[in-house]
Amino acid sequence: MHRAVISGTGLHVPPHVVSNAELVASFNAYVQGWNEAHAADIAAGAAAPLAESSESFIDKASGIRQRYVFDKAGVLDPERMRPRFAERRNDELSLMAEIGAIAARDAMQQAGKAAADVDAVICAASNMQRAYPAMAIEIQNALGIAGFGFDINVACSSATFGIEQAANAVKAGTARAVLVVNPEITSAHLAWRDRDCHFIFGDVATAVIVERADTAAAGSWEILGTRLATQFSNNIRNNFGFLNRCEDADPDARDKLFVQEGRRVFKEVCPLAAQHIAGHLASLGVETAAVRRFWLHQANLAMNQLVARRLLGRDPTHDEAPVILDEFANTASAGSIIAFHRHRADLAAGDTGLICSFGAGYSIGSVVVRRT
Ligand code: CO8
Repeated sequence: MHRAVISGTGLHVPPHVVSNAELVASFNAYVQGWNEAHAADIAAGAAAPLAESSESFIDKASGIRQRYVFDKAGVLDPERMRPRFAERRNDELSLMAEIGAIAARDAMQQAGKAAADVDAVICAASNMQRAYPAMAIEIQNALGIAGFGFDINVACSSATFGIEQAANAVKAGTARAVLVVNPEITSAHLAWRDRDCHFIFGDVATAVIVERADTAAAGSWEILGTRLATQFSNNIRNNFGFLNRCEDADPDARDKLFVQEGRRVFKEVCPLAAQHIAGHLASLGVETAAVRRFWLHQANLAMNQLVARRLLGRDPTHDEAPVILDEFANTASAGSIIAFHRHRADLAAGDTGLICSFGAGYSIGSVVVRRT
């Protein structure tokens, strides 16, 4: 068995920022238009007026102040409220592969790895843009990597689940280095017309290189252990799928986009995540107090504070559990990887940290790392 390390991470930030103010202005324009168009039904009591969104609610309920998107005009157009992407020919690189490859090159450069050093690619994300061929194989081809590639989807936990698969391959010797890519175009499956969730998500792509410890430079992050858990829940769900047309279902129906019972998710997932992390650390003989940094999933500020409070018995500092969701919003599986990418350079050799993601499924994945 080989020892596995994370030796590089990459981040591709989309070109457009949408502030809460811009988001709310567009949403409220949509609401006003809808209420005007349905004024007669509303007056007759046949329809309920739509309620406006508010910046102060979004800030208070989530901690999110802005998000990045790959297309801003389509998202903010009250007549459209979804990104506008041009369909690409089969001989063009697809959008998910394009943004994934940018993040991947960043990670490979940081790890000092050329395409010839990498033996496998895992595309781990909460949605795939097509059924096949696997996105990972297209990314592998775009980067000139030999070996093999495959996709996995465990919603917001995809990245940590992917890191475990990568670490297992490296430890077992079936790959010298594995590239895990997380292209998250959440704007394409977010219901921008739904006041309860229109503010939650943002786009991004991240990537991680997992390789053998003996080929990596000092200052890498040895993977001391990984732990995955799933427990079925309908509280976060998206029914979009290949059977829709056979069921004669409306492809634009609300349930074909992200739907959640946010309060229930909050209440049920926080204790599960805290328990999961505590159990994982205990199994490795690592005291919670000895964990220098928690790179947690970035869905909601209060959620992260609650998970960390359950672990530490007090509120975490920004240094202990860094927050990036104020800038990026919830980027599904990429959130904890962005936190790890942005906030690890200051840790010293021997410092221990924990990457953890949680979300739909329910699913939880944790990775305990120690700096070499
Ligand atoms: N503006 C103003 N008021 C609002 C708004 C708004 N935009 N939205 C709701 N309100 C009102 C409600 O109507 C309600 O009013 P009242 O009390 O009069 O009924 C009040 O505000 C409170 O509403 P909520 O109870 O819904 O508000 P919460 O305090 O619970 O906050 C959150 C809502 C922020 C959604 C919170 O519940 C939360 O963060 N929950 C956890 C969410 C989470 O982590 N989900 C994980 C999903 S991510 C995942 O697994 C990946 C899936 C795949 C990616 C999909 C990409 C698209």
